[in-house]
Amino acid sequence: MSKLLVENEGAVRTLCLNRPESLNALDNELLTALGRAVADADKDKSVRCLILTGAGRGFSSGQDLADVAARYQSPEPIELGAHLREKYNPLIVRLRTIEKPVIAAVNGVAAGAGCSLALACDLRLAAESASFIEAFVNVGLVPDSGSTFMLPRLIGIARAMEMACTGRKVTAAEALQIGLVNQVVPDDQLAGATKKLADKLAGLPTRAIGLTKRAINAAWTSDLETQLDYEAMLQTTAGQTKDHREGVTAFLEKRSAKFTGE
Ligand code: LHQ
Repeated sequence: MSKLLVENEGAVRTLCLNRPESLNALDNELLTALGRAVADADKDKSVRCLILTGAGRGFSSGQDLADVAARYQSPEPIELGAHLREKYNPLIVRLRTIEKPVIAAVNGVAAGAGCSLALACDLRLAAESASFIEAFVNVGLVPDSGSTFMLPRLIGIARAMEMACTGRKVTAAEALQIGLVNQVVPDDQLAGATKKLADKLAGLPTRAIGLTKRAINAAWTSDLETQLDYEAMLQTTAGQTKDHREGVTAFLEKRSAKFTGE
């Protein structure tokens, strides 16, 4: 059985982490497959929304600690940076820059780099039984895979510091209250609610959504004047899409727009 399940339904592609026995711990094979799958979805014009979820009772327990266990048998210094640069960092950048919406359907615990993966998605829908653990500190590490970037931006520095420094479990209900997730639904409704949202997003002007993502990414490290100018530049691009023309024409003709993503 593949460690990553890829399923297409219309313009929505679902990537399902499939190592339920370890709560979808990220070993090298799964990380490589996930990196390739996000890159493929990026290139594939027929995909207009991506869902990331996990099989079984976990979303992802983060780095597979068994996969790196050999390093801990040797007295040699342990070097983790290279692994992050090779496997995680390009994946996180790809999730943040792919110009289509990415939804994390968080079906269970999201811990360590598994939590970072969920944070790198654009929207998070969580099952009631889901939870978020910045587990790094529990194994003497710094939050990685973008957690130190995304977490304070999503929930503020005080809450981010508390999660990152204590490694405590944040329930789905608390995650909703602090703005870590967009929506919480009963466990048995997660797949349906995610699909409904994904179908809606996949039917919207994909280029405009991609450019919006670019703008919001840029805003994090920008100033107002630069951002205003960037918006004007992106709007020039959006204004030249077929979907923009269709949107305005449909409005004037008092009918529903039919967006194609072009
Ligand atoms: C696991 C894992 C796991 C392997 C559960 N690996 N098997 C780190 C190092 C190197 C380079 C770069 O980056 C990183 C970044 C990171 O991600 S560091 C953080 C790594 N993750 C963790 O430290 C989380 C470890 N897991 C846990 O704390 C718990 O399993 C959680 C809280 C996620 C879930 O607890 P429970 O619901 O009680 O489940 P469990 O602990 O019984 O786990 C179920 C099975 O999954 C169990 O296997 P077993 O054969 O005993 O049934 C675990 O050993 C296995 N598993 N996480 N990361």
